[in-house]
Amino acid sequence: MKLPKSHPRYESLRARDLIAKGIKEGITSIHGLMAHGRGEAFDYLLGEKTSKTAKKSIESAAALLSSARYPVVSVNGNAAALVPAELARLSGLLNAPLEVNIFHQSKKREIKIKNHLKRYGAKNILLPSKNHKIKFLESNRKYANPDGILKADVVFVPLEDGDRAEALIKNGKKVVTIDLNPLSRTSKKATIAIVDNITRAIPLLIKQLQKFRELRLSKKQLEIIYKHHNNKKRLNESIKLIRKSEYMPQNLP
Ligand code: PTJ
Repeated sequence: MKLPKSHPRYESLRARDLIAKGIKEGITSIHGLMAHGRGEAFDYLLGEKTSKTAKKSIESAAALLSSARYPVVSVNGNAAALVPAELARLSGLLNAPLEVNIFHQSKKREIKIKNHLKRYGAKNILLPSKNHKIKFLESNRKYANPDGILKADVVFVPLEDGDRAEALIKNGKKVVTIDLNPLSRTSKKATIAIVDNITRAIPLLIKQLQKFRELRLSKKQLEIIYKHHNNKKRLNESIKLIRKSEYMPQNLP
């Protein structure tokens, strides 16, 4: 679809187009449409902009990811359709593998996601192995790569389902997520949840990682930044923003 940039809902329509294209190309699951719609609803209430509290979470996440021993970025069908180039950039900056890990099982789709990421410049891409499982998990996401998620100390899992975030934590890993829903189990279980749209949050995360790199912060300094993060407090700040939204009935003019 040809969209004029001047359209007031340009960004939202562009994202819808990417998801629809992802489905046509066999990258995104049909269920991804519902997940995207839910995200859109929360984004609407959050004013479709990155809040101050989300910016603070992005800074904490960048500190945690920069100081990780072995960070891994998990990629599903929605993330691959929306931000493939940014995921490739993130992988390069962190020197971290992108691990394709999808909820709705399909070997064919895993390979298509891998090839799609490659086309956008990703170099280090892993697929889950049927011989290796994450403990405390029953869904398809239990399968993981021994050189990826299984080995990671910090796992970045944007647009996640709650089960895996919880299982990864139980496996002793730290979890960073991006989720527009501050009430989701993923947001609550994660070490750091960024309540923002993945299309806005990943470019900001990349900028923050570059800034830390230029500043040459030590591991200790980065640790001080991320240990300051209070996930519950940040989620409550996002919930407050939603309550104050101009679209809430009590706030209508
Ligand atoms: O490719 P697969 O098979 O792994 O499937 C991926 C989806 C996303 C379909 C699957 O993981 C799923 O069903 O996820 P959920 O449980 O619906 O959770 C997705 C979460 O992401 C929801 O809380 C949404 O609000 C949120 N979300 C959706 N779109 C965005 C988003 N958060 C940030 N940015 C978005 N663009």
